[in-house]
Amino acid sequence: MEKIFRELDELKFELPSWAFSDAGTRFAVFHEEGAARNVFERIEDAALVHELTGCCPSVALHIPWDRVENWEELKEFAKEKGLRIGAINPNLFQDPDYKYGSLTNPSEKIRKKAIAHVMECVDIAVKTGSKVISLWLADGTDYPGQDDFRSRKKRLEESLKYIYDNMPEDMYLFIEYKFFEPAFYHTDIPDWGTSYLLAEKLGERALVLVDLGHHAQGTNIEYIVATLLSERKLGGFHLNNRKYADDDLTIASINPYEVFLIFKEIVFAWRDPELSDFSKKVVFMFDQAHITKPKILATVQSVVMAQELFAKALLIDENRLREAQKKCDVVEAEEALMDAFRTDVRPLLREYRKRKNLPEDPIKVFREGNYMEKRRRERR
Ligand code: AOS
Ligand code: ZN
Ligand code: ZN
Repeated sequence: MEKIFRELDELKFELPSWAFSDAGTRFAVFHEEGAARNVFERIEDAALVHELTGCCPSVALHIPWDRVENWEELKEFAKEKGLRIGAINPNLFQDPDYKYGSLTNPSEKIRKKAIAHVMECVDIAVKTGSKVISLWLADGTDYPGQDDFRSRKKRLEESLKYIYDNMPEDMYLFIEYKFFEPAFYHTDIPDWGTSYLLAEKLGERALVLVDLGHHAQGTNIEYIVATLLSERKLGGFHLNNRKYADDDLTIASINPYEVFLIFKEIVFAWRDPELSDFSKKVVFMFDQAHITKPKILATVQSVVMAQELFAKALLIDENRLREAQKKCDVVEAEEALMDAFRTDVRPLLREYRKRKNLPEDPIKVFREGNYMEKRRRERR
């Protein structure tokens, strides 16, 4: 138990600022009474989640949604609330100029505008003490013939190279992929292989970001994670769950076993002496949109869920599993995993939180507190 507690101490999550403000589907945006209205309130909400769970010390920002005049002030504000600024996410998908692409756009003028936006984000990262730029592009085409694939690839590589070469030497560039949407015919960065190819050409500080909702049905994500870990090319995750497409649902709400198997790859990489230095730097960010759930409560629930599944992965008897693998005893190998997966880790986590003076049941504490009432009053 002591060993597991020490390992749990190293498990930190990064909360996205955008999870705390009104969001919507393609069809409508729904208002939650008391939801954060600006970046300061979003940081306050993230700080509350951290206060209740003790494992969410950083908050990711999205620019321009979170843009402020004075970045030092925002950094200080976060610090006072017990947080630091995490990944800076450039928004290259809402400006109408990007209709035909951002970093890949056929127009040099628009490409330069997109690059300038990312460079502004680099500057914000420097000012807020962040070390990560996390890039997701909506770039793609809707119809065959719309643009030339190889030309777009070349433009993308050139744009990324400019960004990478002009970033501070201790800053990381995460490249996220998604197999479709918003473009429906082709997407410029559709899969981990393309992200990897781009990252590999750029250099050591360019890494792949795996969003759990960005794959075709049936894709074996844990295998992708293992591959990227072994190549030292995994930067981080956008944790969420999906049933149909990029649903951005609460982690493990649809398929907890998949999340457990992904965490197993992380746990084994943490414990591998050749990989632990690298794998312990992998960032666990959430990227979820809570539309039918209250946002802060849903975030607390997500953290609890992720922590539980990670604790289950920590319980896997690695020696037993490897012995079974050596003998090609498939049933025994699977049972070694399932024994851990079937374990109820809630008592263990309650004990863990108690020792850290954290609420044993953060969901209950949030529900019973007057956190939302206060917010509804103050945020009219
Ligand atoms: C979009 O599908 C991606 O998951 C991005 O990470 C995006 O930047 C984020 O969801 C915020 O809109
Ligand atoms: Zn994402
Ligand atoms: Zn997404």
